[in-house]
Amino acid sequence: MADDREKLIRTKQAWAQAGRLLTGRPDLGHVNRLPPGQRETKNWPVLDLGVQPHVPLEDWTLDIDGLIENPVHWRWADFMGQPQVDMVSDIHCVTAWSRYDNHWRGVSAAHLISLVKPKPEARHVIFIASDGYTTNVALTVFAEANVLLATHWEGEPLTREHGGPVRVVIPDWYFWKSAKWVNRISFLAEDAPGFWEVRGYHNEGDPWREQRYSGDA
Ligand SMILES: Nc1nc2c(c(=O)[nH]1)N[C@H]1C(S)=C(S)[C@@H](COP(=O)(O)O)O[C@H]1N2
Ligand SMILES: [Mo]
Repeated sequence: MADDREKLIRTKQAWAQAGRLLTGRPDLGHVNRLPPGQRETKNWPVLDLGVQPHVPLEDWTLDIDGLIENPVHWRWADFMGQPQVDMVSDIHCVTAWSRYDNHWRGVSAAHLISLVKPKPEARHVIFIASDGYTTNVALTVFAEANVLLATHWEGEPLTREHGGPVRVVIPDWYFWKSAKWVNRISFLAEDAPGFWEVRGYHNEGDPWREQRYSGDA
């Protein structure tokens, strides 16, 4: 298991170094529904570091901390007591698959932000997950109206393999920015590149600009 995981990480890191899959044809006006270099899939592949933590609802917690007025430490009932929203969005994975029209339910990032009240110095967000994964986005990206912490997909509770009980969904970026099994969200003044971002992936990840690997425009 550990060997497989190391091998997978090395392979993906090597792809990042080689700039594999880069087709160099940005689609900035979103003329197509499919971003450049992607192909549509109807199934939903599972991608992670090979560890899929089991988090029983009674043990689940979410901490929201850092440069905010109102830090949060929630258990499951607290999270489910927040307004629930439905959203539909496409998934674009850096490994070149896209999946259209995913129906999500959960708590919107806009709601969370309005509750925790980021201080003026807060400019960046890092997501921390219970498998040790981390990934970073600008606060402006987290604040987009289509971002949520999802508990449901297609009307069913999000499965463990896809990040249940709760995962982040950031449809405008490649899917590595959407942390599965998220248990902590920190608001920061300085950017803090995450697991793949320090291993050759782009710091942003706009599929329309093919921001796959560091060095891509
Ligand atoms: N906690 C955690 N979140 C993660 C990952 C991971 O390894 N651990 N992998 C990322 C990557 S690279 C992708 S493509 C998507 C895959 O999500 P899926 O398995 O639901 O398709 O999760 C992202 N979020
Ligand atoms: Mo990915």
